[in-house]
Amino acid sequence: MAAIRIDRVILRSIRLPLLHFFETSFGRSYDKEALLLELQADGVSGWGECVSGEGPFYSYEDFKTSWYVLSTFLLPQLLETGWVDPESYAQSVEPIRGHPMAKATVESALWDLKARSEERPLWKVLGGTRTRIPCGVSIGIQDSVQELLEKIQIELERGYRKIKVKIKPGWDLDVLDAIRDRFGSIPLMADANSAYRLTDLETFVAMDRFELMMIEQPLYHDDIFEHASLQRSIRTPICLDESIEHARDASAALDLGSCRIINIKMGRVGGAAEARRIHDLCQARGIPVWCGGMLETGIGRAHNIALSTLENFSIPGDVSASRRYFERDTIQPAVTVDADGCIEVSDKPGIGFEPDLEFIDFITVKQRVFSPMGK
Ligand code: OSB
Ligand code: MG
Repeated sequence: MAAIRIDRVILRSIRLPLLHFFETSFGRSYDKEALLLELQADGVSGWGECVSGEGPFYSYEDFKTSWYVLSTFLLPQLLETGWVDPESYAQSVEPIRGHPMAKATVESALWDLKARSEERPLWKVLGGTRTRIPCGVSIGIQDSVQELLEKIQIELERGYRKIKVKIKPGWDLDVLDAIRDRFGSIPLMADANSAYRLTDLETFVAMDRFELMMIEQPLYHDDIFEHASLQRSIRTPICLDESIEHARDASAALDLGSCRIINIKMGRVGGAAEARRIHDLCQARGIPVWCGGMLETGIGRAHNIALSTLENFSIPGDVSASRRYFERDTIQPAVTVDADGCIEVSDKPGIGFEPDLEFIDFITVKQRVFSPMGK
């Protein structure tokens, strides 16, 4: 393979409406705002999507801080070097503290560019083995329990293999009770996005009777220690999301007994290379993982599919069809889920989907082009 040299970089800020609002314990979103990164090298483009949100709620990053960090530090540094192997990208940006979602944007575009340049599908480059990805859905907090039950009904009919509902104090036990009452023993889990404290122990003990597959991130977003104490007091497995920022966190959480399952998001952990390290570490210790989602548009969704092909992604994740969120997606074709609740993995090069440039232009709010110095 000839050496890759990045000769042009385009950073776009996009905004598109969500088909339905998405509500978590930290608030409600009506639109999806994201950054798309295109790295061009010798006529080939690699694409990445930044998953930071509208504000510093899930984590401190938001799409504006990511824009700032990308355009001021990460992209100028990348253009100066010309090319960094995605495997060692995270290490090359270690002097820049934090901002994993901004860094993962660059790393994922590098992975796509590398795979496309080698004319290989990204999932094979990452070492994946699965060709069909079992999918689950994440359903936000609704205005009424009735509306939630209707949404669950629709997703079960579409074949999805796991139902995740968002919970918060006041939207928990009664809601789970109503779901079990109506749908019986479906594969069900709950995500609290850090809305509880150890003083809510009674609520979690009461939740054990619902036989949930797991409860995701019940306590502080940055806690590993108190989750261990909670896990000792309940039967339901705890799954950590927000708290696991890298493989060292995962290792500490497993040593402490803070969780029995980990949700892996490449944005949260700074890229697919670190995501794979967490995957491997969990696999070696007999801990299953699944791929989380951040309401990604197609570019990010396609990256999640590639990551989900790794063997230890053995629980259906939050990667679902484009049509659940968007009328038209940023890629062609859109991501679809078959009647068995699975995504068929593409054998096309790179992320396996083509960016829909016409639509991307239409939803672009702001864009900046970067070229190497002196060009
Ligand atoms: O905690 O998993 C989460 C969306 C935004 C921020 C955090 C989370 C989520 C989801 C959505 O649950 C999953 C999806 O992309 O469908
Ligand atoms: Mg979560």
